[in-house]
Amino acid sequence: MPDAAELLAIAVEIVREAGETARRMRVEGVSGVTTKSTDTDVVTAADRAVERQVVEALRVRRPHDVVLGEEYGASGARERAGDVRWILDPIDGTVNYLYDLPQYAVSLAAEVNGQVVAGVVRNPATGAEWTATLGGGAYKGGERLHGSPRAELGQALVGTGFGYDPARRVHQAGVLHGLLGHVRDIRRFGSAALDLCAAAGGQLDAYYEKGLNPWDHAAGGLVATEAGLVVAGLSGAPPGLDMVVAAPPALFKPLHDRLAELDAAGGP
Ligand code: LIP
Repeated sequence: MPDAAELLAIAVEIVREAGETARRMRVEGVSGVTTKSTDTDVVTAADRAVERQVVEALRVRRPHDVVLGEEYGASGARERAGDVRWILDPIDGTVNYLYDLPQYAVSLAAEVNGQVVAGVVRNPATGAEWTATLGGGAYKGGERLHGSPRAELGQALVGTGFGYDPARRVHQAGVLHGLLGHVRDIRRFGSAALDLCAAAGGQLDAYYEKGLNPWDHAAGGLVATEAGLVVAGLSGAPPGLDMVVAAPPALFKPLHDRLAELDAAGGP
């Protein structure tokens, strides 16, 4: 089994270099903007450049590993038991990046036999960096993270996000309508990875979102879990496309139950 601390050290070094590329390209001006699933699901030349940089850096350091990236998909040798699969979002929060809003992140996780064992999320605009290893705790810089102590849903500041498909957004708006009166307030910052890290540090009390891909939540999900949050889907499902909920144990059930009542994992 590869050493999680060693994998994390490699990830941190690579993400810092790649984050500087993202930051520099933002300063120089965003280019190569195209769209993917809908006309608001954008990808930029920076997304692609950062992913290429990370994939190449991993190939040099760990030539037998597999990489799954948002923009280019899977690359590397056929995965075998015990191999490392890297899960990468080169720029999570691409719309924020496009609008020069300093809330975007490079997110890189190392997964072994289906379990994320190390992860780093870095905001290149601010230099904020979150790291975690399985069983080793979660950190923001040198600070150990423990999540929110909040225990009342009505006092909870809850983060969420919305998909790019209009029909899904309408359903998500209905869920929000049914939740808003039950919580302190809602925040929609635009990066799942950073939202999960904010929840890990108690800057959000909880977070939920439908429609996240593995690269959106692989690293941030480990940070949240290692900070003591419950990170799961609804009705016992693992976190995934249908739903990711991240909350401290005292908040998880009331938030989960309200989201289930609102069919938050359903819809288009
Ligand atoms: C984004 C997520 C965010 C979600 C956005 C988008 P991207 O990922 O981080 O939570 O609400 O719709 O999916 O597209 O910037 O990598």
